[in-house]
Amino acid sequence: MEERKRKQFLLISIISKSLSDIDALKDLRELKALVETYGGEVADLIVQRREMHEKGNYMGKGKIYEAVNLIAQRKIDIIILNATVKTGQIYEMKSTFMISNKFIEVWDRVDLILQIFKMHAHTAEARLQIELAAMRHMGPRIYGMGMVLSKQAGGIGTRGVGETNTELMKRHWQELTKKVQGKLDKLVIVRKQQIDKRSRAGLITISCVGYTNAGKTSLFNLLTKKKKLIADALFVTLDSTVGKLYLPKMHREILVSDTIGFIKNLPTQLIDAFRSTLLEAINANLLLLIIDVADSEMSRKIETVENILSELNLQEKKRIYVFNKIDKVDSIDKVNITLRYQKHPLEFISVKTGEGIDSLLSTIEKELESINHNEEINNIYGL
Ligand SMILES: Nc1nc2c(ncn2[C@@H]2O[C@H](COP(=O)(O)OP(=O)(O)OP(=O)(O)O)[C@@H](O)[C@H]2O)c(=O)[nH]1
Ligand SMILES: [Mg+2]
Repeated sequence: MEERKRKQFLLISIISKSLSDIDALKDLRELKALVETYGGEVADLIVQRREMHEKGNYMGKGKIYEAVNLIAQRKIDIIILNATVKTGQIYEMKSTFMISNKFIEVWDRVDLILQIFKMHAHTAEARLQIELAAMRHMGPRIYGMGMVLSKQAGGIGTRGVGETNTELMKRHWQELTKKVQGKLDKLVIVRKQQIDKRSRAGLITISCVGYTNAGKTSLFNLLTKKKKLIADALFVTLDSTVGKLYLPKMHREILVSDTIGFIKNLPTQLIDAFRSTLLEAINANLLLLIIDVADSEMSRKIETVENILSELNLQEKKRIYVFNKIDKVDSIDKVNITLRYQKHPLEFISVKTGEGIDSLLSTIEKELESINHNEEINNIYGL
């Protein structure tokens, strides 16, 4: 049987004049990885350097013409705008590209991430979180549609119909959002109860966090002997799972949780929608921040992860920096990395070969003991 043709993507990236060529390229590389994770193929690329204006078109006239031609030539199915793009602009582009008489999807970066999320959502919680994130993201666009209707209605002498539509859509959207949020809140309560119960039982939890594809689930599986899905793709894990790990020196069992990966420019509405999944990390006693040491983007990704952790108010949470995939690099400048990130305990491991795992376990024990010790002191002084 003939293999189903992969969807053809045209990437359009408007780059601010202040962004360096190297940074622009890195951005595009990540966008390409997202398209491939979705299962699509990048057929072509349009890049334009210009400043974005609040009201202006996303791209200049010349580039729009270029895009229209490419759509026909390359048989494009979906256009991706490398940005979070305003409501009206997406609609404008959609109608511009209709000229070529074929319906073309126009997505921005968030749409693409949400589509990938959708593919990987296996639990009710993950599905609800995505639904909510999508509704929040689409919200303004629904008003945009209302605006278009309003203009059309005005043109044929039925002024007012459009406005009514906008209001209706807005109300409908608000009601739907509330409903999904309500369902999610119920799940959050259950999860919170579970977390409370564990902490009352004196169970210690550590949580794997980090950039997507760093190896969080791989390490989680190794530590807990579970068999969660691992793949060389972005956003494979969307929900959090908890497993057990026995620490021999402490003579105790602790819990390990695996979480959703982060990515640059993850919009706040996505982080907010995924808060219930991230509760495991928020409530953990210790974080394992997993880093792909073979990634040329390593330091930028660490920065991104730290920023998102701050948004979750986790900047003060104790963490171990776990540099994973050491088997993939010929040599690592451990001294330099240690100097750079000396604020935290560091470990160098390979989940693949097992190197460094014993040392990581010792550090986990050491850190947990110091947290325990501090908690005991706090308890004694009633803090
Ligand atoms: N060479 C090598 N590859 C690894 C190692 N650890 C993980 N990988 C690979 O890295 C890829 C991503 O691993 P995952 O464990 O799915 O990564 P993740 O951080 O859970 O990713 P998301 O759930 O998508 O955020 C997979 O192809 C793994 O096989 C390692 O130590 N060495
Ligand atoms: Mg994972």
